[in-house]
Amino acid sequence: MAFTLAPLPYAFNALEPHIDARTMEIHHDKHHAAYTNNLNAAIAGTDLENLTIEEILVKGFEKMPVRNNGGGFYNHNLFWEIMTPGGASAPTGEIADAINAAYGSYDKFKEEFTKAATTRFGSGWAWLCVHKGGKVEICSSANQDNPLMPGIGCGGFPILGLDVWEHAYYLHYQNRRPDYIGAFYNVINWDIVASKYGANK
Ligand code: MN3
Repeated sequence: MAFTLAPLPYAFNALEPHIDARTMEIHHDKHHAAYTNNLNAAIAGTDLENLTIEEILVKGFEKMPVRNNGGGFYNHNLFWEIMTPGGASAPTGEIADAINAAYGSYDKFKEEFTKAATTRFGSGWAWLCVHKGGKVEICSSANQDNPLMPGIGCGGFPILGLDVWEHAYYLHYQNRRPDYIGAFYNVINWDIVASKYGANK
């Protein structure tokens, strides 16, 4: 069963001025499309073919084209979903409680998440994950690795992810990754992150 590239759930320019339309268009229509097509090619005719994407992240982990493209397919689906046009709300309810329990405050959380995203050398992702029991944890991973993959030093269920590959920001921000990370806080969809927290805690 082949995976399909879902349309972006908002217009390419919907996240401006924080993320520009051209970046969003290339990122979704070229990069995410390539991960999707390459994933389908990598699993075609193998015993991974009929698994869910979550199962593939675990069972296809040892096969490099599957690991890179399965991660790329999953990670970008999450990335589009946890952003929203019209600006972010602050986290509220039990996700806010979990963030405050782990980091003290939302501002302190942003400091720690920014640090994880900034210090990830080269290409990768910063994550907020939830562990069974409800504890949240920030971590980062290389390339298209994902916290659901075993043994990458970053675990739990990912409920928020930030792409820090240069293709995610270079057109608009050039080398200024910290500016891009700072802008990301303006477009987080905390309602979606909260629902993912509730479903996976
Ligand atoms: Mn990307």
